[in-house]
Amino acid sequence: MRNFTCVQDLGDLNQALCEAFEIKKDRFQFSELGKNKTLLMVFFNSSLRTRLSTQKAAMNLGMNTIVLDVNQGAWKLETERGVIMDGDKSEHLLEAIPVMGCYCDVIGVRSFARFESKEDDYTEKILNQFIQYSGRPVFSMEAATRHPLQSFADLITIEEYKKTERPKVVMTWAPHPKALPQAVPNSFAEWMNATDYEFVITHPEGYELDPKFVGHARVEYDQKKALEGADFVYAKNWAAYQDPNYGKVINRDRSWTVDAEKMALTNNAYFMHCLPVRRNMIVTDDVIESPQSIVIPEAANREISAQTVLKKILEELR
Ligand code: AN0
Ligand code: CP
Repeated sequence: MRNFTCVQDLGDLNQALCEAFEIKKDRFQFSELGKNKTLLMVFFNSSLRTRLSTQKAAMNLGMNTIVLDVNQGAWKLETERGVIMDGDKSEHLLEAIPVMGCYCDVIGVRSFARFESKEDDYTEKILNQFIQYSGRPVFSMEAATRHPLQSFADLITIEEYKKTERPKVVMTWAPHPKALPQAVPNSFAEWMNATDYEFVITHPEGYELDPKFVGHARVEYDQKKALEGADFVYAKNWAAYQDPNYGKVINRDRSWTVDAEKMALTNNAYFMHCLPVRRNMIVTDDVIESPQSIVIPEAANREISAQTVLKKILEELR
């Protein structure tokens, strides 16, 4: 594997899951693979889990790691070509990217949707420039439209906890005060559609996702109906995708918060969220603290998904 930006890049998904479980059994068994190789992690946005789990995964493989927080200490970057750079931006991404490539062997990039241009976001303008100009394998640490390391960890977690071959997985929109990207729900949908699980998406009207990601999922506007018999409840907020509301918060209806009453409609479902989560907006304290909440093991699996991806990239570097 050269670059990792979506589920298809991984190839055979069952094979990748086997590799992930193999790594989980002994995460130090490939510690020679990354010797004298350097991972550069570039963050345009904040992170707790991605930063720590990806760095840990790289260390398990014997890699060295460098972290660049673009907005803290680096030069402000211009991303548009043709701009007369007489403002506050000192450097252009088109020089910065190949320079970054000089100092490392693999690059991870976090670059959220900016909600300024739907086209720029949905063509993955920033991530693709890294792929094009860095000269290095590039993987997404959440880009504008997808968060594949998260979805891979989510899938690993569901495989670990599922009690039936074909669980019912329900992704529900939940309220949040700020406009959040569609990357996590898009990506989760993309990965769920690559399995044979029963997959249902529920959200208020106006929060329809890009049909390309919805795929063959069933969309149910009645949240309670959607949750009936669920084995896994995956909560997430996202801002509107459809025009003219792209990137906007159009509903803060707290009746969509996941609470104990809603969880009681499910088949004793596990509760999942990628974190960070706002309590009593997305989910109530009692649900996230309940034994059915698997948000911590889910976060722990981020180390495994990152290590599986890095291993596949390193194997092709040799
Ligand atoms: C981000 C998002 O919703 O995409 C990152 C989640 C992993 N969340 C926030 O910005 C709160
Ligand atoms: N789930 C996730 O990616 O968390 P961070 O934003 O903290 O990295």
